[in-house]
Amino acid sequence: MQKTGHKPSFTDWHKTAPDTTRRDFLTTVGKTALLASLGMFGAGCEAVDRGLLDRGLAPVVLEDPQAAGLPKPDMLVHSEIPFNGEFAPHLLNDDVTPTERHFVRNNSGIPERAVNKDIRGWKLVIDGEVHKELALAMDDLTRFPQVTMEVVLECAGNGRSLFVPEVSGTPWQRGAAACSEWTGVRMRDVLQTAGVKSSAVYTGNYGEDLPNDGSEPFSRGIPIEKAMDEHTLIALKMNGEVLPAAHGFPARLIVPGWIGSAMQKWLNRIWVRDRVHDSEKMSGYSYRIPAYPIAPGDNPPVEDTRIATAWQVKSLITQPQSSLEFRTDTPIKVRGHAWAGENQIDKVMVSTDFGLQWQETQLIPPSNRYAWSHWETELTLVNRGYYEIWARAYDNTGIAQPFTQPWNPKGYLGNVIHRVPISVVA
Ligand SMILES: Nc1nc2c(c(=O)[nH]1)N[C@H]1C(S)=C(S)[C@@H](COP(=O)(O)O)O[C@H]1N2
Ligand SMILES: [Mo]
Repeated sequence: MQKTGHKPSFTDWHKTAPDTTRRDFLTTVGKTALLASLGMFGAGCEAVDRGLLDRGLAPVVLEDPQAAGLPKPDMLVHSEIPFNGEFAPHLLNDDVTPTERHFVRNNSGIPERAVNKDIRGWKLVIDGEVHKELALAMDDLTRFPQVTMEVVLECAGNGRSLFVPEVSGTPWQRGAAACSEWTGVRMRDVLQTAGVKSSAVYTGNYGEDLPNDGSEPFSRGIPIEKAMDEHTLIALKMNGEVLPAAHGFPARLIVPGWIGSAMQKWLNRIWVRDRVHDSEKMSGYSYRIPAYPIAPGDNPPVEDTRIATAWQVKSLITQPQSSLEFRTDTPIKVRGHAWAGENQIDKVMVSTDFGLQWQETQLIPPSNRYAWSHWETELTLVNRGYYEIWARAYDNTGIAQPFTQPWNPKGYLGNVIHRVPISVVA
């Protein structure tokens, strides 16, 4: 098999994928101690590192991705500060995504504590609508029952580069999705220890990655029902190891089925609120989608948007790699993953004739709820020519992936069918 010289014309992974390893990687090291003074974030913003400030310690945020082992080998780097990078679909073929192949999505720098794996002074504060405020050290957290689950983690903006008309934001292709194994404690066990008041509506989650420019830190929240769901974790390990610096050491949220931005990294505060969390990243168009279908390019009033929560059904073709050349009458192994937010995968169909005919694939069920399913099949093409392998997943509610991407202003929740071009020669 070889790469073809042929350049398919539609917009997809292969458009920009090739040169994935950056050699001219950032050399300037920006290391800035953060002056985490209360006044920095302006009146009314409680987004401070309470656990640390109480002890007179301020977190230090590094703007040095290399210190955190970034970029990972073969990564397509979108930006260095903040660091954002993903992998080509054929590099995501593993059943459980190795840490080395998990995309990274940061809104600001990486806390120095995470880089140094330094737990000193770290506390997880639980406050707000609780009967008893908590400040838990790592030793306190490890005393709760530990749960291990494989969970798909996917950035809300994955697939953004496929939106027409183009939208602004990190131009994720298809690789800002992964399914690693996460170990940690149930968020509800911790919240129950604090005693959730009946006034609790939502959480406001905070991390240690406070921006050095004094802008409001990245903070999002989840409804109290999702926080109390048995599958929602405060993860302490990824693929059996303490969390890597880039993925949230020492603790992060895992909110299965939901967009990645719900999964706060470098977690140090869960503020239980009596209203929907109203941080900057919960407001305006941030992580919000139109409440009704809009015309491509339209910008609906913010009142007509809703918070993006769970993913809808989607699939990824991880084999074959895009643009390979095959021989006629030789079976082609086709494989990939499929997942569906809060729903289950029912079947995955493939087509090689632009959707005229479909063939069902063999489905391998997920290891646990919220892990991705795998699917595979063999295709034999008898005539030479240009083909596209299309995959279309269906969930248990009968919903399938769209053929054309429905549009929204920020390019969220893209789940258009994946198309992999190949050529067949006699
Ligand atoms: N503290 C903090 N948590 C965060 C973010 C962040 O910038 N800061 N990014 C979020 C977004 S948008 C995504 S998609 C996931 C990415 O997780 P990963 O980098 O482990 O893949 O983390 C989420 N949690
Ligand atoms: Mo994200």
